Amino acid sequence: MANNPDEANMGPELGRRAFLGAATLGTGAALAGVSAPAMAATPSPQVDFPSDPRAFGGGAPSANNRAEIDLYDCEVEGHLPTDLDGVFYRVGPDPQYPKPAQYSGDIPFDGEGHVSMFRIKAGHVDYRTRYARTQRWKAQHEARASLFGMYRNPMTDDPSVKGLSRGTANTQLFVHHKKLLVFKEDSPPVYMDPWTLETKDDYYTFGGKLGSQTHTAHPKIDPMTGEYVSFGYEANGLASKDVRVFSADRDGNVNWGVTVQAPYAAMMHDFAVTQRHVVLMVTQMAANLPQMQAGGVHFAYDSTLPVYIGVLRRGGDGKDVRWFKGANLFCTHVMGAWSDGEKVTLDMDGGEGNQFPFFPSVHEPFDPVKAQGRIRRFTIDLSRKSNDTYQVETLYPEITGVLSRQDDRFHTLPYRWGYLNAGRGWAIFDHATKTSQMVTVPDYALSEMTFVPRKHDAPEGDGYLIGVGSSIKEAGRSDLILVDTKDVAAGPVARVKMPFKVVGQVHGFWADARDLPAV
Ligand code: V55
Ligand code: FE
Repeated sequence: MANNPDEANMGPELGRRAFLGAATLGTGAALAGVSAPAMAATPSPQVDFPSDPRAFGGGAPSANNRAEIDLYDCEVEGHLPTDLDGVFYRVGPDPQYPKPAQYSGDIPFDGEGHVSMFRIKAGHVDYRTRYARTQRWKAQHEARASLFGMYRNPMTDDPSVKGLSRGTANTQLFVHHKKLLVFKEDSPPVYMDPWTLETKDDYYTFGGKLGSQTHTAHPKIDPMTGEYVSFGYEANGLASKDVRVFSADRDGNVNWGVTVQAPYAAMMHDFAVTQRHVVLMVTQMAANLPQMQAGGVHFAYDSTLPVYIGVLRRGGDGKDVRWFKGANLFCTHVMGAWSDGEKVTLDMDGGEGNQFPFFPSVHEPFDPVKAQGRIRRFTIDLSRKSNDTYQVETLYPEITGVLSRQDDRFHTLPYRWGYLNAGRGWAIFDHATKTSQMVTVPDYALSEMTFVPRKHDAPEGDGYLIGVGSSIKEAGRSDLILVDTKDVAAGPVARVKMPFKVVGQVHGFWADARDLPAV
């Protein structure tokens, strides 16, 4: 499990079956539906997920979770700080229905979003999970069957769902203007009640002001203004090069928006915001229309395409956008970013090759060594008027991992502390001293970590890392683990002992109670 980037990327729950199967194939192509694996059709109407772990929703019996759960007052071991008051939210794909045989090669990223929350207050923890009631979820629930075909390929859908949102709300969530917004980057957010997880709006457009058919899974909050800054790529239809960039004030009113053109249509999973700039990254995971027409997934990795980093001014008209070229690194997540005058610094995790084995590579087989993520520090000098190139330096080259994070209160600002899921543990980086520490939990596989401030106004990096661990010796039974960032050596300060394996996740988010609606 240790350093398999695919495993770590999805967290252990999803990784185990869906990803190892893919890695042993050596290529994502067979999985991605270009040539669907030969599997017997299931003529009976019952719900019967495939046993082949390479198939969508496949693997050991009950590999999918699907259970919506309320568990009041969970068992806690250790010392859960009694002054913590907030919610740790998580979300990940959890297949609702098996796919028909011709789409059983669909990828894990296409499962329906299942949201979970750990409400922490006064040393008590209540757990709740609900599927996001997306348009897609509701149609499939009614039909008791999968109606949407391959990952982000509307050409493979059942005709009955034409016009419905394909969004799964399975990637990340965020609390802003007292709303829990749940994201899939091909569609607008789904708004859920932050306490009950009731879906309030299956297609949330910021009062009609979104200006895009899509919305990233990784918006940012400007801590100086409370603004929400976000974007959507493929903003105006399948494989469109339009990128919508916008911001909303602390009450959710859109106060800025521009549409710029990317050099080509490709996955732009995360982005960075500084006090002055918005930074976009075009990866080589390109939208591939011929592959979609052949019934495959949306993207294919093309190593011959250049990587671009785009920079535009916040609040401008977008005409200043400049696209910079440089070393071809496939980065997925932003650790932090800031502007110093005309110089932009951007830290991301990323590798030299395709990060996702289940997306086909056009030119070469998936290479797990090249996929290994390291912290890449990009610098872009906007004062140079020609030769639009970025510089890059690898920080902490000895540590590999994925899903980088920071203290979320320091989005847009110069920052000191960064976090990375390093497979064998959570790495904590101190950029001031250029040192790292590793949080390990013996016999547990760790999902992504999220930083929780010790108090709402604690200094940067002073608090806890929180995240779910799967007990390797107990068939994946889950603990919610809390580690003090200032005393890593002490091991977890508290563990919430869940009586089962909790639903898997891609990402998690901590919301302080003061940012949640009054109960
Ligand atoms: C990612 C995850 C997605 C997706 C695109 O981790 C990129 C990156 C869970 O879905 O659709
Ligand atoms: Fe992500």
